[in-house]
Amino acid sequence: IPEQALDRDCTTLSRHVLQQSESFSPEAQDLSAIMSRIALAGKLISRRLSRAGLMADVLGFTGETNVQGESVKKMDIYANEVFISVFKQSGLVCRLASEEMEKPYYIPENCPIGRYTLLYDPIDGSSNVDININVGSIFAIRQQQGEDLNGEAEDLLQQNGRQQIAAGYILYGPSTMLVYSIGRGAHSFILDPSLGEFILAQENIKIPEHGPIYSTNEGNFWQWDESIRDYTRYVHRHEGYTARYSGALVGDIHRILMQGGVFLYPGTVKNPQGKLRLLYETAPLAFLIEQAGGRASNGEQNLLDIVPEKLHHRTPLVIGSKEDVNLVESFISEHKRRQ
Ligand code: P6P
Repeated sequence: IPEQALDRDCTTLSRHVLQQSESFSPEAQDLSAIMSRIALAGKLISRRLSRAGLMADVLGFTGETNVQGESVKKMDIYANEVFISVFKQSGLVCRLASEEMEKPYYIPENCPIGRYTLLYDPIDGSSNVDININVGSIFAIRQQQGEDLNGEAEDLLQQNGRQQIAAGYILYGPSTMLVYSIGRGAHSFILDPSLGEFILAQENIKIPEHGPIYSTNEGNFWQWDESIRDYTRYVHRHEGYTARYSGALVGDIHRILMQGGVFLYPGTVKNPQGKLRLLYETAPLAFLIEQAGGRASNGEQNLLDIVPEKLHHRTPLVIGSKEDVNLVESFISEHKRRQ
């Protein structure tokens, strides 16, 4: 095997984190170990998804509704439990906050207090699971800062997205891909099932400055602010734009990362703050896309400067190529100016 091919197969996620950290400090070792646990979660979820149609009791709904008022799918529960299980007895992460849990989950045993917090959406886009369309997991790692006395993760409500130590997503598509950043560029790994390892695919991914894609649910058109409707009319009228929307955030964002363009989930009449959650959806994605040279905002403010008011805080999201995010924001600011 040529040297570089072997070396590439050995560039696992854990090794890459240490290379990125340019050190073997305890913090770097911790981060590498945490990323390995996240990769294990991705493997377990990927395996379950690939067999979902063949196994009883994997697809469909549990009959419950979660804290978001959404009906819970069996896969949501399984994936949520996977992330908790892979961090038990790891002594790495003390607190897990997830879309599927009203309050954070604490791992008190053998865990030095004040270490890392994992924020995650275990299966994003789970409505796609039953129809075998791609879904994803989204994660962010933060350091627990200050006291969290009443189990409400109060310290998270004082931090903006720039406090994220690492963030990324796992895309369960034709191949299972993990894209992450620890603040030194955005990098992708592909799961090689024959190895059971995520192997480096692309380093320092750069999102195009502009791209042809706009990704949004135009079914909400009449619920949007006039500025967003005017932006939509603009891309309808001008050559060179194409619409792509899967209804699963991770796949839609990955397409934008690879091909350029903009994803937007604006506020609607029903959800004025939008539908997507800051701590484990929009902030991790904003962190990653900025690392790839793109931008993310809530339409007016840089997404990474937003401080949550509560654990399941929602924000509108405009994210993608710099020029395309700027264009959307110019429609919003123009309308504000006229008011
Ligand atoms: P809508 C899936 O439920 C999700 O949270 C994201 O994955 C996705 O981008 C969005 O909601 C889709 O929402 O309102 O367009 O169906």
